[in-house]
Amino acid sequence: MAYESYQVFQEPLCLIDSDKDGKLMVVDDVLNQISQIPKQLNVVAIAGLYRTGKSYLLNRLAQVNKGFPLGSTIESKTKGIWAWCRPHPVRQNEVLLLLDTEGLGDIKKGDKNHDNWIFTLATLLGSTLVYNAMGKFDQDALEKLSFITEMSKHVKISDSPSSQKGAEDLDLYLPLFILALRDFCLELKSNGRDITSDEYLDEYLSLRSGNTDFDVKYNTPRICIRKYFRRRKCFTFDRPGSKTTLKKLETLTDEDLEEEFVEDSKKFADFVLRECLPKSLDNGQPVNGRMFASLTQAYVTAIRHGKIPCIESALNMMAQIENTKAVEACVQLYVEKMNNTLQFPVPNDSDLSEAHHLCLKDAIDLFLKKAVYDQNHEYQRDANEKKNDEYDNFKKRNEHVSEVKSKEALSQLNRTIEEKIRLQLYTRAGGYGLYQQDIMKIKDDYEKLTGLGCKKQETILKYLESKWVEGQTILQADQKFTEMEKEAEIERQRTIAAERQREEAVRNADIQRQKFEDESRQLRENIRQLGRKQQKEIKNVMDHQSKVLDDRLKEQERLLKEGFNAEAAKLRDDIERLRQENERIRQQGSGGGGGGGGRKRRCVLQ
Ligand SMILES: Nc1nc2c(ncn2[C@@H]2O[C@H](COP(=O)(O)OP(=O)(O)OP(=O)(O)O)[C@@H](O)[C@H]2O)c(=O)[nH]1
Ligand SMILES: [Mg+2]
Repeated sequence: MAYESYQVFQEPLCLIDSDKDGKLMVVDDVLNQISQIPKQLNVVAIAGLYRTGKSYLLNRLAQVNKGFPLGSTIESKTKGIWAWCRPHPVRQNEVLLLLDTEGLGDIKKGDKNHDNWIFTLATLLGSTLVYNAMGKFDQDALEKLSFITEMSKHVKISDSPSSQKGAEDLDLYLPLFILALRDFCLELKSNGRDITSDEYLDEYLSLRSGNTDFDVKYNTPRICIRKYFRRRKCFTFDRPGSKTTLKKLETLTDEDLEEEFVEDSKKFADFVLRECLPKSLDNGQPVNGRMFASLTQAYVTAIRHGKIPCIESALNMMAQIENTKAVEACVQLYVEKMNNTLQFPVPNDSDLSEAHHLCLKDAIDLFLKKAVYDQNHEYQRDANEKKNDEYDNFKKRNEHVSEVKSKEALSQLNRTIEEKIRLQLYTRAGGYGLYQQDIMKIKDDYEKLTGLGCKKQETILKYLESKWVEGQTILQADQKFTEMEKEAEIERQRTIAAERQREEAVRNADIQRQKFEDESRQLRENIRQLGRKQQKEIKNVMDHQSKVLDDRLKEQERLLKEGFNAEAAKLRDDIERLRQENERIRQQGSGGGGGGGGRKRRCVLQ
């Protein structure tokens, strides 16, 4: 919700009220609304005796008829302090905060202290304090401004005993003082010449020389006003109209009012809206809604606890809040700028460092603009530490993004290897060499990639390291397969040799068989021929034996014939033996076999 739409912008609301014990208290909701205003506040507070037209004057400043409620009786109307925010009609970068205060001096209240606190708060909170008084500013009126003379009792600058600042330095913190003199019907003339209202005020503030009680009584309030409010203005106002007019002021337009009054209040409004500076700290820093709220809270809390509001401690409390916010805003700006500037991963650390210093500069500028009274640079150190922490986070984030991208790239490139592993292309002799080639290709392709950031090299090294086990497994498989192949080769050679041997053996067997066959054949031929020869020999032997037998028979016959029987008988035995021999040879020859033949031959030869 835009802060202009808060209720405190729509109508005056009670900001500081009295609780049932009569103690001042902040209306939190209203203060909270004001605290949301980011712009510098131009705080116009009005104070003065009751029933003197204060609320009406603020309404004229706000250029409305109905704003702060007016009282039409003699009873005081406004209680506590009321606030009404308006977009500043002239100063665009400011918000006009009108503070209407409870009228002072109502004897029915019977609590002078209450008046003092109301006046004190109006003085401390306003950037402009309008002191409203009726009629001429005479000694009586001046004496009624006792709040000012007692100011030093109701406000202190510092709690610290070592502080150099005292009541005489209050002017450093107090607002522009405007004296608004209502129903002023005197002619502004002095010593016969026209004077301005400011000159009139000055004249009235001039001191008497002398030391009598009267002189002191005369001088004291004047000295106080001059001491505490070094910037002073005075505006006089004619009476707005007749008694009847005054009763219904809220319903009347400027045409219904005395021209002079309209003129006077216009001059007043012009000055307040154009010339009155917004609320600032003594070092010139603008006071926004949050700072105003913090100060209000501090002052009212002090009063509630029966303490004298202390400007420095209120400022310190406010500074703590502001500086904490300044640290937050500064770190937030730094983070925002870094996020907008950087695209992760940042190519290298020096780019990151450069962005850091650039964003740091803007963040520091913002911190210095927002920080309040950070004399010891305590909050600046805190902001720096927090920014450095954020810088570390950015570094980590950069490293992380770079690592993730690099890993992704490698994972993409590694798919070739994964696929080959799946297809078991490396699971063979020489697979390791192929694997190494693929790894080198991945490395080369990876080196060519850009935009991977600072972790590029580290990631490839880790990748290569992670591949060691895989590589070793492939290497071992390679060696195993190479060994197996070697063994298989040896076995193959062995088989070839065995085959050769077998073939050789077969060939030899064939040769042997052939040889055997040839020999057998030859033998058979020999045998056959031998048989034939034997037959022939036997036949020859038998022929010879037959011839021998024939011859012996013939000889026997002859012997017998010749009568040699004994010789014939002997020869007959020989013939018989020869016959048996012949028969044996014949039988042998018909039964075959070389042995017999051999024996026959031997027999024949004997
Ligand atoms: N004589 C005179 N009466 C005025 C003037 N301005 C306002 N009044 C009348 O005075 C009465 C009180 O006006 P307020 O503006 O309520 O006065 P106030 O000072 O805020 O009063 P408290 O809040 O009670 O202290 C009303 O009846 C107004 O019409 C003025 O300039 N002169
Ligand atoms: Mg009032």
